[in-house]
Amino acid sequence: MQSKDYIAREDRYGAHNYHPLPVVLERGEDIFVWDVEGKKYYDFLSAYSAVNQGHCHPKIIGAMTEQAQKLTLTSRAFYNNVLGEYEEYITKTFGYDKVLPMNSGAEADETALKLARRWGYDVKGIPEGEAKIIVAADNFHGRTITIISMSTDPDSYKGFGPYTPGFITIPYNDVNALEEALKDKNVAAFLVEPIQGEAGVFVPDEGYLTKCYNLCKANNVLFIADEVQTGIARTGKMLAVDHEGIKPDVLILGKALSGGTYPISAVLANDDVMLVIKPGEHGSTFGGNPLAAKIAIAALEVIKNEKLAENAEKMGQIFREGIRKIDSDMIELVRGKGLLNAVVIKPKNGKEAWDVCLQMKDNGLIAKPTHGHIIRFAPPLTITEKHVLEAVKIIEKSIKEIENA
Ligand code: IF1
Repeated sequence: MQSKDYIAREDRYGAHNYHPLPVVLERGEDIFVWDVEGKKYYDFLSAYSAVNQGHCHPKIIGAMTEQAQKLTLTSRAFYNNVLGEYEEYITKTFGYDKVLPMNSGAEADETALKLARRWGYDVKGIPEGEAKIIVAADNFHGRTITIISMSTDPDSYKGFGPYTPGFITIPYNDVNALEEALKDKNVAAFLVEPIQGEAGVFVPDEGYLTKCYNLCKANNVLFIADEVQTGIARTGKMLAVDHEGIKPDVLILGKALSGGTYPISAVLANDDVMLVIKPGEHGSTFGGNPLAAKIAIAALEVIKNEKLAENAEKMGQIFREGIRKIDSDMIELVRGKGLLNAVVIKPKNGKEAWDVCLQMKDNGLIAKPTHGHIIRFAPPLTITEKHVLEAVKIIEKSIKEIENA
């Protein structure tokens, strides 16, 4: 079979809820992936920041295969010998009293919303059923009905109503708008991405997160950071909020918490928030399973031991400098933090971001446009300077070929 055959088979038997780049991947190792024809590519998406440690990292795969041959799932109806080890490890890593383990990022966001509402009623004293949660326009927190009820992107919410009530939307990166919204005494929380990934890697003004955090504290409102995409060293620090040294009341993690090997997410908080949920009031079949527990410990150890946050900081600067040196009027700007970057493409001769991605694919680098004309570039954090420079050359070559097509 060739790529086209794999694509045709998926088209026939699979839901059409994605429009992938026409490349069929078969193997991954560190920053590289290979398609079914054996062609090698730089992976510059890292599965939307889930493969920060590099594809099939041997230490994570080792931990996974070892545990997979012992015990994979007990459900939470019983204890197991690994979950507590993971809970202690991750809470000490991020400095919180407790963790609530889930599977997908969306489930972790939903968990955070439930914690916030329950805290609002039981601790803040908001009248039952009246809790409000402030979110930022252009957010992305997942695909469940409640999460898309917070979305301002019609592609996310159109045709899926009726929507969950109780959300107030304010512009991102606008402190005054938050101050205004916080006048509503029924606000329980402000949920925000420290950098808006899907929106196109929007990095807010320096100090934005700190001002928002302080406003939340002054109004007895929980500050919730969704670090599903920006966390786990992606932006050059263990957490994107670490660039401003703030500590969210509720921290949401996912994706690279498993190094891309398994769906693992987590919500971290201190006892005053976490303990509002009592036994039997929340959970999931796979949440906190022993296989996930061992994988997540290994995935976090790789981040620490290989100093991947520091590397992301350094390589990100080299990447952005390299892109800025490309002489092309198709490159409007490059922005980002660490190795979460985006290039805004100015369409030319009818060619746009998608065409650039197709050209880069032919030249051995895969990435995908996010909204419209923005290409997100997010390689595994293990990338070296040599490979960053090589990738920039491929991007330059591809854009020149498109321009002169
Ligand atoms: C898709 C986007 C990225 C996330 C943040 C929660 C979640 C995500 C900040 C939910 C998930 C994924 C979902 C995936 C593509 C990708 C994505 F384009 F959708 F928006 F990365 F930017 N919070 N993002 O980024 O986590 O339930 O997926 O595990 O839905 O197409 P999940």
